[in-house]
Amino acid sequence: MGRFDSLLAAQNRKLDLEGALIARDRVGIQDFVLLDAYTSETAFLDNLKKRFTGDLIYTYIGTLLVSVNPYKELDIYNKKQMDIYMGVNFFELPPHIYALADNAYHTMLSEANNHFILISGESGAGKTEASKKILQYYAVSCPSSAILDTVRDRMLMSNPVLEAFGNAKTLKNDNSSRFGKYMDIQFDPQGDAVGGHILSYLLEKSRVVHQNHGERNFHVFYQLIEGGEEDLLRQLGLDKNCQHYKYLAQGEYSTVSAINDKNDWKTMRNALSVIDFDKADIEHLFGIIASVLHLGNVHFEGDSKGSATLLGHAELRWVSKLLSVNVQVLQEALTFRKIEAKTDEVLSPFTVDHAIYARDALAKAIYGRTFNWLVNRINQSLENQVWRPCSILRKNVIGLLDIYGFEVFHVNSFEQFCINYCNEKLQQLFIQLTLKAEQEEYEAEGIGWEPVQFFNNKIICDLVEEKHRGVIAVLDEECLRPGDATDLTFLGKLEEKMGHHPHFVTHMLADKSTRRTLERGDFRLLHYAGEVTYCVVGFIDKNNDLLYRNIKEVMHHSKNSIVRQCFQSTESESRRRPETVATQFKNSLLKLTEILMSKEAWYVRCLKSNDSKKPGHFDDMLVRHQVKYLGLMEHLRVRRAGFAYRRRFDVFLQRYKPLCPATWPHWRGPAAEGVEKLAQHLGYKPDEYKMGRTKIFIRHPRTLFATEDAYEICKNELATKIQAQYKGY
Ligand code: AD9
Ligand code: MG
Repeated sequence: MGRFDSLLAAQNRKLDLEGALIARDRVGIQDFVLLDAYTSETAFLDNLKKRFTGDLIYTYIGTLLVSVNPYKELDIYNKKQMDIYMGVNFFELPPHIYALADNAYHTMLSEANNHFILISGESGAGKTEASKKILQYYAVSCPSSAILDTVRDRMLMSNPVLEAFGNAKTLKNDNSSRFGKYMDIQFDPQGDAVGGHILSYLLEKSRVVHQNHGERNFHVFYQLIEGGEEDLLRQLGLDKNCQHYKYLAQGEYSTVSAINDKNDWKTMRNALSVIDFDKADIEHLFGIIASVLHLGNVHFEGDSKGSATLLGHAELRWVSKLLSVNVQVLQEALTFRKIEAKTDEVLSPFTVDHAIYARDALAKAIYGRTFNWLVNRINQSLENQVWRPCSILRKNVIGLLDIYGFEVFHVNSFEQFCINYCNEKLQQLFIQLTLKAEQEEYEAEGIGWEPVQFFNNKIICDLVEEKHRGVIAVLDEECLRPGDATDLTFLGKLEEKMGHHPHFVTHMLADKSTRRTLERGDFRLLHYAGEVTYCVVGFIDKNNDLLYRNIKEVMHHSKNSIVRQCFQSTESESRRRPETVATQFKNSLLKLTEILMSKEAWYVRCLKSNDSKKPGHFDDMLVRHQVKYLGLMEHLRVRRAGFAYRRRFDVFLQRYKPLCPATWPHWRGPAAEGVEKLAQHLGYKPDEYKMGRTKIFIRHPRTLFATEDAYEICKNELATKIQAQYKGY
């Protein structure tokens, strides 16, 4: 038996071990690809449930990781477990998020290219938890030194800060991400994590001024009130009762059993110091948080002419103190609108409703811009600070994508529309990269292939984003139309443009039975993950996201350095109408898709086990629905029939040519023939690989792993030989 044979035999022994595991019914099968019987949806679910019941929440479909939220702490995330998974090939150990993280890392190092891990699933399925586990894994497993430790700590600590400011309790999830996050972790050629960069996507800032029943505002407000030291609260003019603040009291849920605001405050405070926020930054930041709470308590009443006047001055005085702006000027900006006449400016008084609108718009703007400032500030501190001769060489990255999951509430508004559109885009990316591209590649390479049918959600993405005709285009058109545009005229335009699109319906367009389930002000989209009914109220306003110019000017003159940076002068002077919120979001997702398409993908598909956050409970219907819409069965079918790995002939030959005397040190003929020679020499079985037009396709990862192991041994032997020769001189 040659060296490679023995390696393959060793691999097979490991798989036999896996076979032994398979035989134990309770545990189920750890990779769906391995077993013939697991092609039906029922069998698939059976297996997931069996594993879940045994606290095995992870299962593979090839290299894709399926994770089912256990809603309880499992003892599988610790240093010991990390050590077990470090540097071990994917299929040698039970499935784990660490195995995926480790394999992405080692592939990045050996192939010197960029990767990303797409974590998807609906709200509460476990995406954010998964992304934190991956980051922790890199923090512990990567080489360490004083400078690297600083970068590592800052990366880890960016989480509690961004979660405090960007997460909130919703009806679906006590710690729901209300912004999208893409984080690049940069590695130098030695594999050290040397820096990071975060891109954030559309924060749901309407939450600052309004929360539905049973939901909360962003965590940071409660953390400050519950955890803030007495001195600090006094300086900020706050008292220790969330119910005293209108922006916190509406959801009627200031405390949540699963959340300890007091402890989270300490963690967040400590994190700010680790990220290197100085005293002034922190002071200004907390000043802003408190100012928003005071702003919510600023009230107005109408005078005899119906114009808004301030009801009590104390709150506004606190706002102006904390934001360091002139109180009179601020008061004027909240109660009057500045209209530019030909030669001078005229002040036009607001009605009470208008003043409330201006107040809320200011609160949202301050918070939203501060959040962006925070992300920028964190990015500065994550910038690569390591200088080594090799750090000017190529750096490779692993990107982590953790975005708000698909959500359906009783009432769905503009925010859900944006969130669900984003999920639709990610599903499209997944389809493009796996089901579509995979099958197209087999065809292009002339590999015999029985096509697998799948639902392509491109039709829904187009419905939302298409130029001139999509929902966003119609919404923008209404937003930019001078005159009498309202949410209802927007709905009317939608009905005109969409006609009888199979994924769009409104009360007017619906048949009799569907009409009963729709209100007149609703439109319904049939998303890949299910139908969602959106209420149009607020769409125009939220998409416009206007802030009166005089309010911007007031903020621009603030002496709070963060506020000043958030309201740059160029903007308050600019006459150009900014892009609408939906269009900005659409463009940022387009850019994100480009970023991701240029990297190699790894997938974590998170499933929600039940809707009531019950530990260890597996709701068959709910999980079945997710398995269906995430396209997991189709993915399995493509994976089972297809090839896990492929390499261009020249790349494959270049790497593995030392393993075969016929190709080492040089192969002078066509690369394809060299690869064929190599494959034969390595003893690949005929059904294990196929030669395409430009690439070799390998069915099972274990074949590639065995090849890679053989290569490592051969490389070491060569190195030893060369060293011995040098010593001989
Ligand atoms: V959303 O789209 O941001 O609303 P996520 O991010 O998918 O959602 P999240 O990671 O926040 O969900 O998980 C929700 C809750 O499930 C967590 O707060 C934990 O209580 C629970 N969870 C998720 N994953 C795990 C896990 N691997 N182990 C234990 C978990 N509990
Ligand atoms: Mg999340």
